[in-house]
Amino acid sequence: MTNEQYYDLIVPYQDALNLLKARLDVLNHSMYGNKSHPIHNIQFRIKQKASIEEKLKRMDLQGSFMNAKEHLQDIAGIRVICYFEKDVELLAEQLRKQSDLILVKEKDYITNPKPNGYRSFHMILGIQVYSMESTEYYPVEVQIRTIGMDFWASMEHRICYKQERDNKEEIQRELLRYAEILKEIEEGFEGYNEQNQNEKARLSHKTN
Ligand code: 0O2
Repeated sequence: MTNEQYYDLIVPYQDALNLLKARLDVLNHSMYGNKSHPIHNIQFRIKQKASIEEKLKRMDLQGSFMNAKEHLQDIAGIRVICYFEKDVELLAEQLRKQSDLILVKEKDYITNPKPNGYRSFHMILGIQVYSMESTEYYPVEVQIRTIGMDFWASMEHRICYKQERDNKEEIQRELLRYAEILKEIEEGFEGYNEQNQNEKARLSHKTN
């Protein structure tokens, strides 16, 4: 794929990303009214040319424009970092309800964590991009997770993911233990948050 073909390829994916990002902003503002927000931060990226070509190679395909468009669903990617597990569930539910989005695929690594301890909620959403020439759905990979899940995944990605190492098994055992500790810490925070919400509700009930 030439550089020019790569740039032609990614333009509508960038548009799809922006459209979905706007949806997430609206949900963030509206999900709990203006009292609190479920999203801590949003990160997004368009897959680099070299990563597209590498992935197609791993799939035994040529790194062409057409193969990328036909076979890859993660050219556009959004990572939504929420405060609590409950926020992740609600956000996924709200996205599923948006009738003009197509739910292509969903993977719940929170209910069913990967054996290495990876936890995250993944969706591939198709979003319609209107342009002068055509109207087409483009896939966007959405990863929704909590701050704790993101901390673990970012570190594991850096240290271990898809890497060969002598003491890999030992590291993996330790990382699994970290994942369990982080889950426990998050549950603790979630409990305090619920107490907080109940207290606020009680006070507002009293003053009304
Ligand atoms: P990278 O380096 O982040 O781009 P796919 O390979 O996406 O077509 P798959 O494997 O079914 O299909 O997708 P899945 O399981 O939903 O994983 C997609 C992405 O989630 C991965 O992209 C990673 O970013 C992340 N992910 C999945 N498993 C792990 C894990 O064990 N550890 C970490 N740190 N991240 C994970 P890529 O393209 O594999 O990798």
